[in-house]
This record gives sequence, C-alpha cells and structure tokens, in this order.
Amino acid sequence: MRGGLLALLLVIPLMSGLASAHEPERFTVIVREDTHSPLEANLIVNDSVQYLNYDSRENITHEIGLDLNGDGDFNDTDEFSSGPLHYECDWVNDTDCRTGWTFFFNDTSFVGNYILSDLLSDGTEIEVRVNIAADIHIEVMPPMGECFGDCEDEETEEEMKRSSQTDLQKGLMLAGMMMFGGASALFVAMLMQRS
Ligand SMILES: [Ca+2]
Repeated sequence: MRGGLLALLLVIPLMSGLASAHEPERFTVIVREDTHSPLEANLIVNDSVQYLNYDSRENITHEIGLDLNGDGDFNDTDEFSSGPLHYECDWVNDTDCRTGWTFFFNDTSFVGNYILSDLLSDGTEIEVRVNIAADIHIEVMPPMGECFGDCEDEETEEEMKRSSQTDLQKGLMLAGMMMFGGASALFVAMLMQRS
C-alpha cells in the first residue's frame, strides 16, 4: 500500500512537470528536537518539500501532517500525515521505517497557506507552515505588443519586412516617375510635330 502510494507520489509530479513552465524545485526542511529549519516553506505549484528528521533523541519520532480539526491526530476526514519519522532506520528488518517525508504540491488546487502540525511521540507539537503560490508564468499572459523569450528574432524579422516593403515602394515610385517622364516627352514630341 505504501509502496504504491509512494510510486504514485513520484510519478504525478513528473507528469505535471512536463506541462508547466515552472521548473519544479525541492525544498528541504530539517526537523529538529524543538523546531524546524526553516520554520516556513514558500513554494510554487509543482515544487516539493522534504522533511528530514535530524532529532537524534532515542525513541522519539516526529509525524508531520494536516490536523484539520485540531484534535491531535491525523486520522479524520481529509487529514493526512507523513507517518512516524525516525532518526535512524533498520531497513533490513523494517522496510516501512522512514527518516524523511517528501510532499509534492502538484496541482493548482494546492495554492494557499497551510499550517501543518509536527506531532512528536513525546506529546509536544511544532507548528509547520507551508505557503503554496500559483505559477505566475502559467496564469499571466504578457501585455499586447510584448513577447516571450525570442523577442530579438521577431523584431529582426519585422525590421526585414519593413525594409523590403520600403524598397518595393521606392522601386514602384521610380518606375512610375520614369513612365510619367517618358509619356510627357512623347506628348511634347507629338505637340511639336503638329505645330
Ligand atoms: Ca485530527
């Protein structure tokens, strides 16, 4: 069950990362005896944050999650948690043991400011703040007349179009003047012949 969930958590951000402009970043929060460093994580959608347990006290575990109703557990509706995070693990004998937890914010529905809880096995609690901002590269279009990235190329192309039009116009005007001049000369010559 956990293996499947973990695989899902790893696959989803890869898929959503392909469709967005923002390069996903992973932030690291160090979980200590009585605090986290940093205490607050500011992320953009598609980023992830990993909590690593550096509290080396024996038999003390941390569990980070969302305690919506504030009753001191993560078992109620829409609540979730990391499961107990240990300082050290004996993975040979306990494959489910964890020392860290990575949380992927891979959907715009995650945008908002969250207060999570780190509930320690000794009954104490550390407040955990995570702020998720929207990816402005996706949401906001540039104003009319401006361009993304390759502005130079477009401007050069525009410049070339303009100068070629001007050359054509000059050519037409010159041709027109020559024809007018030729016709005038012919007209004058005809008048002189008649008189
Ligand atoms: Ca609860």
